[in-house]
This record gives sequence, structure tokens and C-alpha cells, in this order.
Amino acid sequence: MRERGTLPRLFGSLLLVVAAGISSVAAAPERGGPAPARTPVATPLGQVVPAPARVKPGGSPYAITARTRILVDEGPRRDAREVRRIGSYLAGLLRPATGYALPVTDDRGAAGIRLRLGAGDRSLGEEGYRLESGRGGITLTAHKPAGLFHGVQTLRQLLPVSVEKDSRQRGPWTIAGGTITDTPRYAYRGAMLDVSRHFLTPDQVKLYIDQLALYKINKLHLHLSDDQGWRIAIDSWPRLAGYGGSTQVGGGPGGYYTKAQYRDLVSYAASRQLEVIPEIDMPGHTNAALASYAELNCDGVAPPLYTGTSVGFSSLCAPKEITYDFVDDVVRELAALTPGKYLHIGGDEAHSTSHADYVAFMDRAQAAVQKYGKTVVGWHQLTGATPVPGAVAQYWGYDATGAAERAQVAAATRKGTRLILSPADRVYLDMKYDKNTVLGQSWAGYTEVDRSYDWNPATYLAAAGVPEDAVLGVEAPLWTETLATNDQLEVMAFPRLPGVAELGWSPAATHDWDTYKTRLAAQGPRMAALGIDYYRSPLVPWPTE
Ligand code: NGO
Repeated sequence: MRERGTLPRLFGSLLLVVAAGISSVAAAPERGGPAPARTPVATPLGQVVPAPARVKPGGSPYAITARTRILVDEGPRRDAREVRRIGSYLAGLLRPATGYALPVTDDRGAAGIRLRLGAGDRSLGEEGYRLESGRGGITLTAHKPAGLFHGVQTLRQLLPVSVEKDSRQRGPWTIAGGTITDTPRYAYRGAMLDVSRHFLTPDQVKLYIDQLALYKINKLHLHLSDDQGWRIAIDSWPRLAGYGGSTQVGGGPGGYYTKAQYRDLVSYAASRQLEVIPEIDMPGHTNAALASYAELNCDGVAPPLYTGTSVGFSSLCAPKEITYDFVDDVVRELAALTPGKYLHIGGDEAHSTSHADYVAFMDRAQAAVQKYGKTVVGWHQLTGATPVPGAVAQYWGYDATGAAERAQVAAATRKGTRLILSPADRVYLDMKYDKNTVLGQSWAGYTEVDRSYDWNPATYLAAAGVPEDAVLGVEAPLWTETLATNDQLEVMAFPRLPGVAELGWSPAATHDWDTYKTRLAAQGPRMAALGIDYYRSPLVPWPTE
């Protein structure tokens, strides 16, 4: 939900009062003694999503008060600004609800919440952190800024749900004592937004980014082009966005990102430690481009713009040389907008391209990506062509995917192709939860919250012959044929997305639906306080009012 609505706010505050073990419980009255005082009991240290790798509870809790300062211990100079920015981000999270000033300072004498980059903490890697909580304060330690940022998300979830509100709330703001040492299972923990079927404004995308950050997602894949709309300005082919971006599913105005808007999105994502992976889907799913430039069509005739939801009918013209001028220009301009290492070239459902043309086209499209210094990502149909060394394939098969297709994917992994797993009947967030779900699709089946969470990325394709170390991580795509507003995105993404985030982050040893669903239930009031419209799955024991 874009604005924090009254309803979720009310819902959140009601839940806050009743969610035992989450914010406070009453001490047992002594017979004949004084009236019971409300003793603050902090959230148990491990009760966060994704589950931390190691939790050692114990010792005194720490309470954030009006005297608390945020101490940034800036570490190596190249990271100093970023550490300070994370300190300010934390202060920004805590100030509205606590009402405290929470100054961000580098005064080492200050007590409170300390963010430190330790040179000696290499074992925490690129994204890990340690959170130590005790009477004297909280210390977050990491090797890299991303670790501090993820530690901040853990800290946030350890505070009462009311901390998420944008107006002043009653404390106390107590964090349980102990130590969390946490590093991710997979380096790639992604979410995808299809901004083509329905155009999503920069503000809509930013809101989703903020929601992803809460669960330590670190990649945002943007599906920037499809039959129904081209969403990124390309200077050398201006009609792509200007005309190809002018509509969407069901008609309506569509839209596109100017380069300045897109750069701003990339930097906003980076401020939440997310790397943006742009996708231009080729050679199929290209009606918007074909409609914009007649010369890209084999017959030289531009088709009309398309606002339906069929797939597989469009194709770039593989035998024409101008096709590769187009690919080179688009990839060059997109690579220049992309600080991250990946560039996604689609490659799915090229049903209107002959196999020979597909293979020839994918060879040249991959070469363009390499020429501009990026790593190729493609949907797993890429493995039916010739993936270049280092290419990454995004698996989107499901239970009904045939053995031959799985074997082809496995064969590619044996030659070095790595996989992002997005099994459609597990983590496609556009799949309906059950027959009563109003939005979404069901071609891969209904996907309730347990089904979405309860699988193991490491062994998911093991039977087909995919080795564990071929798995780079997981990604939850959100296709938007039926979705246009943030409320609609949210009710499909939540609460499945936190489960995918946990699959990507938490050690396999923590994987257990029964304990997960309890931790997820505790996220209900938090999501509500944040105004996230989530699906109240009957499988999750949400706190009752
Ligand atoms: C498929 C298809 C998309 C659809 C989506 C809907 C892939 C990779 N190609 O996934 O065009 O939008 O299903 O669920």
C-alpha cells in the first residue's frame, strides 16, 4: 500500500497489544501483592525473518532511550560515507515512532548503537554481520557496509512492531541481550518486477525496494521490456520508449523511465544494498520494439501495439543485420546505466523463432553483453542455445517441466553455467494462493505459503543432475499481467516473499515449516504497521486480536 492507511495502522496497533512475546507480557501477580507491573519482554533474539545463522541469547537487554546515540565507527575511508549513510538510515527508521533525536555521531565516547566495520572480521564476508546486545548498548560489526545494513534490518525486527509507525508511539524500546552472528547461504537473493505488462512508477518501485530490504533481498531484477511495453529510454532508438512504451495490458497510458529516473532508481536500490539487474527480453516478447521500428521485422511491416496477455507470438528478425545493430545499441546504453555485473537478455518463449535462428541470435546477443563488460543472464531456455562461459540461467520450470528440459539445464551446469532458481510453482509471486485468490494466474498451480517456502534450493534439481554448487541463489519474480497497484503487488508478494528471502539467506539447518510459520506470524503485525497488504494465509498462526 502506498500510503500507510488507517486500517492497517489500527490493525497493527491492536495486534501490538496482544502479540505476547513480541512486545510485552504481564508479569504473574503475587497473591495479595501489589498490582502487576507490565514488564517489558523483548522479542526473542532469533525471532526474525530470515532466521539468523547463529543466535546466542543471554545477558541484559538494551533499551533505546532519549539518550541513545548512533555511533558510526567509519572504518576504511572508502566505506566511511556509506557507513554514515547507514547510520542515518537507522536513525530515520527509529525517529518517527520513538520520538528520540538519535544523533548520528563519530564521537567514540558516546554510548548507544554502534556501527563498526572491522578489518578483522573477514569471516563475516560481503554481507554478514554480528549484533551484540547488552546493557551498555548494541554493537553491529561487519566486514562490508552491506553487512551493517542487513544487521540494521535484524535490529529493526527485534524492536516492537510499533517502531514501524510514522508517528510517536509508547516504548519501551527494548532489545534482548545476546549475540547474533549471521551470514547468508546464497549470494544471490533476488526479486523481479515486471514493469512492462503494467508500468510501475519510480515511486512504486521504490516502495517495493524498501519492502525487499526488510528481508535482506539483495538483487532487484527489472523486466524492462515485453510485448506490451518498452520501459527504458534508449537514445539511439527513441521510439522504443516513446511509442513502444505508450501502452500496457488492458490499454491505458503505460509509461517508461527516463535515463535520469532509471539512474535514480539504481542509486535508491543501492542505498538499500540491492543491485539492479535490467532485462531486455529477446528475441521473443518483443512486440513493443517491433511495433516501434518497422525495419526490425522480417517483412518490414510494424505490427500494432499489443495490450493482451498472450505470449510467444513475436520475434526479432534473426537473419537481418539491423537486428544486431539494435541489440548492440540497446545493450551498450543499458550497460552504461548499470553499475552491477549482470545484464539479463531474456530468451524465454521464443516460439516464433526457429531453433537455428534462436541459437544464432542468442550467440550474438550474449557477445554484445560480454563486449560491454557484463555477465549474461537468461531464462533457462538459454541452455538450449550455447551459453557463453560465465553465463547464468534463471530456471523457471515447475513440476510439469519435462525430464529432457531439466537434463538440458543440468548439462549446461556441468559445463559451468550457474543457476538462479525461480521455480514457477514455488516462487512465482503471480501464482494464485488458492482457488479463491482474486488476482494472479494459475498456470503453474496454486501456491500456498507453505509450498512456496518448503523446498531446498540446493537439491531442487539434484535428481536431474544439477550439482549444489551450480546454484547461485533464488529469485521471486512478480509478473504483472493482473497487477498494477502496490496493494495488488503486496497481496501477492506477501507473505511468500519473506519465505523466499529466508530460503536465500538462512542456513539449511534452520529450515523447518513449523518454526518458520511462527516467526512469519510475528511478521504479520509488522507488515500491517508498515501498511503492507499481505494475504492472511490460513496456514500461518497470525496473532489474533
Ligand atoms: C512466464 C513467461 C512470462 C509470463 C509469466 C507469467 C517467463 C519466464 N515467461 O515466465 O512472460 O508473464 O510466465 O506467470
